[in-house]
Amino acid sequence: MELTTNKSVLDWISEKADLVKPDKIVWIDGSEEQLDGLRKEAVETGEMIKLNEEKLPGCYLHRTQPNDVARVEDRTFICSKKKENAGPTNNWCDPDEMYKKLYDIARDSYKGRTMYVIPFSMGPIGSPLAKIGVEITDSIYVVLNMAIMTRVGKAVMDVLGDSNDWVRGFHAKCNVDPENRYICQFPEDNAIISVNSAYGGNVLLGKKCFALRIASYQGWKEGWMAEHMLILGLQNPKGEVKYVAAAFPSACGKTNLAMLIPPKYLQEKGYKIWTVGDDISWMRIGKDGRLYAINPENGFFGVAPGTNSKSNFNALESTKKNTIFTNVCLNLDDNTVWWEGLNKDLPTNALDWKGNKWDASKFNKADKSTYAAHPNSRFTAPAENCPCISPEFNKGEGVPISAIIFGGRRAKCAPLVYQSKSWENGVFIGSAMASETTAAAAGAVGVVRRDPMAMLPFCGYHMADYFQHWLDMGKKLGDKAPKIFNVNWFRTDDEGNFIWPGFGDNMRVLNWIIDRCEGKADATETAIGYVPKPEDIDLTDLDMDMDTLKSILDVDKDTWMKEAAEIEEHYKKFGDKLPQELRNQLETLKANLAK
Ligand code: OXD
Ligand code: MN
Repeated sequence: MELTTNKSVLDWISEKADLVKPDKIVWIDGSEEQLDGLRKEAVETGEMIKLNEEKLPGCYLHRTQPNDVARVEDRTFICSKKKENAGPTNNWCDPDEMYKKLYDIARDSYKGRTMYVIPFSMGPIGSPLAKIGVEITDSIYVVLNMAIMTRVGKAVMDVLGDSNDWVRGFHAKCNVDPENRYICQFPEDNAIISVNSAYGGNVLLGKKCFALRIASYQGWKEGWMAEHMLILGLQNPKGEVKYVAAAFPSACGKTNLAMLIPPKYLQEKGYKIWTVGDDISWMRIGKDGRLYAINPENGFFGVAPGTNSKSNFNALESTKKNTIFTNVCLNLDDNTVWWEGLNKDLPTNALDWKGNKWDASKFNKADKSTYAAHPNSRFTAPAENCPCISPEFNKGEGVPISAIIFGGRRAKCAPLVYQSKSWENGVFIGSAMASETTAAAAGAVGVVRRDPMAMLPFCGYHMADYFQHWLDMGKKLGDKAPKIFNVNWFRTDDEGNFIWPGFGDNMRVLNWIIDRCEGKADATETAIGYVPKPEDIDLTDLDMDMDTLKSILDVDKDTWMKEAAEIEEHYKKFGDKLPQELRNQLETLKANLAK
């Protein structure tokens, strides 16, 4: 049964149905009954495996094709009418040309299949910060994941009413052919088309495609921000909660920071972290002039390997019920799941992520082909499962942001933490953000990749316009703007060991950040920004001496001169479009360093 009389929605669906020719059309109403029927069907066809109901109630395992296990940046396009509007950091194709190509690929591809129509809300249904989308797909896996990651069902269509302000998400699995795989955003048409993939990041169209690529464009046009940021609430012993949003490139620990458990002595004093989001933040200026954020998602699509009770207890707890695992290892002894880094009990009777018998005795850390779980294997877990989910999670008006944090993985350059000198200086820091590649990824180690605001793969328009939008937001916010900081948990010693312990101990840095926002902590002004006085970073119960701490708060002039030269090189890509303000910031940095 159709869940709306909205003509723009109904016309679009019938147009797409004429193209792909499904056997039938099923609207997803969000009821448990309907979802349960789909789970059963997916188990019958082998699309999903039901896991141990006692140990992992409501949990399933799914395996994708081995050639379809990650986002594909080289096949991701921003199809704006003008090439110039996609900018130098995106792949671009003319929209008319791309529509034709994609329609030719998708034509008749639902024959013998069902078209599922998923009405979904990014953000709490009816929230003034939320946006609505409709995704059509021929994959039950997509339906069930979308039902975890977003709010789906009839209530969404009721809020939409007759409005035409909704995002069209069209997914066709086709035959998962990597040669014809395309993930395309059409920002001016509010449209996304994804073909020939069934991997989450490419097909859960609410996530990267809508909540970042399309929404960043919408935010630019409408005066708000869609960012690749976690959101957390830091509660102090008085019970006050301050909110922080933080952007880090992939594999820098966003989910871990979002769900941090403070060191014991701080817990005993009454400190606590509440998770609002682990990946995406939508932010608007509220009535009081401050910046308010919601997490548009309703679940976590987290990387499984490395997640364990020590690295991220709360994430692991979140996966213990009603979770879909993708490309992890199946332990046949008790029909549960396993991945590298979960624990030291390598399963002896198991299937690897491809479904082949796994030989634990051949496991070799240096050789990924011997791994039981794919390095990018995932869990899709409902946010409500998280033991530290914020009581404000479903609050439509969002949470007021006190601080914005940028960060990356830098062995030598950036200190543990520093505060920008102004909003503009903070935008400069974000625009120059970089992270070093690790041995975990193919290619050279320690290569710096610039990833402005961690948005390089996700900004749906010209990145220089995006920088200008950040500057404009700062002007509107004025003295109510959040303070901007940069952190680096990854400084190493001469042997390459991490100096800072990270994980829960990052709370010590968050406390300094909040103290700075409240004018309670002092700082030393350096060429790059304000660095903590060493005595203001609390080292209680930590095996670290002052000299070591000083070494990671250090701003080395020569290293930073080199950094400034690299930023200058990075800026060349943007040509004349780079905001003058950022050029000025770079010149000021160089002058400060030369003093
Ligand atoms: C993600 C990513 O999956 O950033 O969140 O790639
Ligand atoms: Mn992400």
